[in-house]
Parts: sequence; C-alpha cells; structure tokens
Amino acid sequence: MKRILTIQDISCLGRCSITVSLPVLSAMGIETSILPTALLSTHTMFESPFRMDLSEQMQAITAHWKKENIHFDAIYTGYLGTEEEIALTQQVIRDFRSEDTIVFVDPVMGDHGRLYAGFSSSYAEKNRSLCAMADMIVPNITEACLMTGIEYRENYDEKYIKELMAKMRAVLLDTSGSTDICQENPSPSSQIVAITGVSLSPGQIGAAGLDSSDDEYYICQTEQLPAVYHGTGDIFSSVTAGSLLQGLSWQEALQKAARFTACTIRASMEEQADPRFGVAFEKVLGQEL
Ligand code: PXL
Repeated sequence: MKRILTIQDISCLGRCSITVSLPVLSAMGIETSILPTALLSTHTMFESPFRMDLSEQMQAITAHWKKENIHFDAIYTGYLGTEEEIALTQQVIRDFRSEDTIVFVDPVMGDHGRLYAGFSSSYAEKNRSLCAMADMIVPNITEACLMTGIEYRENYDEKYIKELMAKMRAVLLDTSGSTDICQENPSPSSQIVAITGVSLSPGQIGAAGLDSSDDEYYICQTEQLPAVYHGTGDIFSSVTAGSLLQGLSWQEALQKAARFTACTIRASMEEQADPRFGVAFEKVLGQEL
C-alpha cells in the first residue's frame, strides 16, 4: 500500500483540510499519515476561531519519524497557517523526500481575489518557494495571481489562464531572475502547474494544467453547480494527489478530482446546509473513488 503524508491544519469543525483529506485518501486505498500544523476550533471563515500553533509539536513528531526511518511515497501540503509553518514544512520535505516521493503542494492562502484572514503578501512569497520544491502544484486563480503578480480577474479567457501557468512555471524554474526562490526540486524541469477553479464557458468549471517538461497543456471542464461550499479545494487536491499515487496520469488525476468535487457539491445541495460546514462528501465517498 502507498503511504502519503499530508501536512495541513486540523480545523475541528467545518469540513476542510485534514478532516476531508484523511477520509478521502483512506477511501482511495492509501495509507495516510498526518502532520498537523495548527489546531483551530473552525476554519477562518467562521469568526474569531480559537487557534493553537503546533510548530513545536511538528518538530517533535518528525524527529521521532526520522529515528524510525519512515518513508513516504508522497507528501501533500495544504493550509499551513504561518510563515514559520511553511519553513518547517519545507524542512520536512527536505528530510523525508526520497527519489520516488511525489511532492504535491496546494498553496492554500486565498480565493475570489483575496488572501484568507491572517495572511499577508509575505506569506505568498514564502508559498512561492514552497511551490518551487514540488512535483505538482495546484493553486487556484487567486493564489497563482498572488504568487506571480498578475492582476486577478473575475472574467477571463483561455489566454489569461495560459499566461498564468506560464508565469507560474517561470517563477518555479526561477527564470524570472528573482533570487528569493530556492530551487530544491531534484527535477525542476518536470513540474506540473495546474490552476484550479477555471471556468472557460458558462456552466462549466475545472482545472488547467501545464507540464513544464514538454509544454503539454491540458484543460478539463465539468458541470458547474450553482453553489459555493467551503473546503472544495481540499477535496479537489486530495483526490488529485491520491490519484497520482494510484498511478493515474496528472491529466486523469485532474479529471477525476473535478468530477468527484462536482459530485460532492451535488450531494450537498440536496442537504441545503450552511456552506461554511463544507461539502457532504461522506454521501459519495464509497461510490465515486
Ligand atoms: O480549506 C482551506 C482552509 C483550511 N484550513 C483553514 C482555513 C481554510 C480556508 O479558509 O481557514 C484553517
């Protein structure tokens, strides 16, 4: 069985981060280890959540794993919380990456053109250097804009998405001349940049991807349902990362993730629940993965 490590916060209520990644990856038949970066009463869309930083605990946990010589087939990072936790996550990648480890980074920090509560532009800078360590990254449009300096647009076309991916790739390969990115991917020329939440025609949504080794471009679109829920990005990333581990190509992984995410949204709409509580993925977990 493949073993993945996911590094994200635990939001105790409001399905997101570890509380969705763990069940989704387990349902995909993948042994899932967790490294929590912080403990929150809820995610940050609820007002004033309780928050406990787990930086110290992250170090103690990984020190133990090092002694045990633990191997991970993949490391998947999501919402981290602070710049210090990004730096610690980078160290975990350095310590536990082996030749066959897939490093998958979702640089969670914003949506709809804005940073999430508690983040500043320097958090985006740090996320750029985390992305440079990855084999595959999956920012949404907002996050790609924050990391490339491209202006965020609500209305865009395919050319804009291609420009975002090309600029993101240049940032990762450090062809931009910037000195603040430390290129630590053993094979930087084969990174996949995928942009999520891309809608290229009314009623359709999905992801676009670019393979930096051969410039292959791919776009998948699926039905866009008329509802927005918290945590769908984490569902999408978990399915993409899990699918890569199952041996699917990155294009197949994106397509499966887009389809599954749409299914969870459909299941949630039947419930008419408060969108802050996330999607009712439990209803489709067994059937779709
Ligand atoms: O779903 C992303 C996410 C994860 N964890 C926390 C968040 C968010 C997005 O707002 O606040 C704590």
